Amino acid sequence: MASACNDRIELILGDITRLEVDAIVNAANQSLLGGGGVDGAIHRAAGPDLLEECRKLNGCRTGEAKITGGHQLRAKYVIHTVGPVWGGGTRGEAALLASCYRTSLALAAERQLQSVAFPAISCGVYGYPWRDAAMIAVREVCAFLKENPEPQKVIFCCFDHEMFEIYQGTLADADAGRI
Ligand code: AR6
Repeated sequence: MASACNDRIELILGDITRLEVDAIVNAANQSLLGGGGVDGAIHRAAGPDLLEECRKLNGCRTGEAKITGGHQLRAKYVIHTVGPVWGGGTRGEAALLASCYRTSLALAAERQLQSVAFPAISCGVYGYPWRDAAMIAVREVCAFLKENPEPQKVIFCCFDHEMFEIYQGTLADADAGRI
């Protein structure tokens, strides 16, 4: 299918905590009480009030998502989702990762948010193979955007050049109808 979704997707290389968007997505863990990677960066940039708000959420299951304010971030909201830990691919990882993208976007749509930025969920400490994860991310976001007017725009925010190139290739594949 032609680029019915690609014109609403932006790919950038950079630090997600700097983005001025309606919501950034956090690759959190089930406790929602912070950690390393992008989670640690988001909590540092948002300040201690984010942790206070997260404490009231009673954690989050893998594949699901919860939303908080953005506190000191430029983003108005943070959508916290818990990606699967890669265990070889036979533990439902693909379905769980797909669910992270879908539930995060559903929360954004419910709040009528217009712009949402995603990191590469599960691709750091959780060890998900990058190409497979990018394919799932692009496929799920495209499918959601085709069905929903909101969010108007989705940004994939890659933290390093190699990931950026993988997303570039994956988006080109989607554009050409190969996904
Ligand atoms: N902006 C954008 N992307 C980033 C940033 C940033 N500032 N920092 C890292 N990344 P990870 P996971 C990229 O490990 O694999 C935490 O401890 C990074 O390069 O943050 O889902 C949580 O508390 C990688 O591509 O998340 C959990 O325990 C991607 O973000 C666990 O890690 C995700 O890497 C979650 O692991």
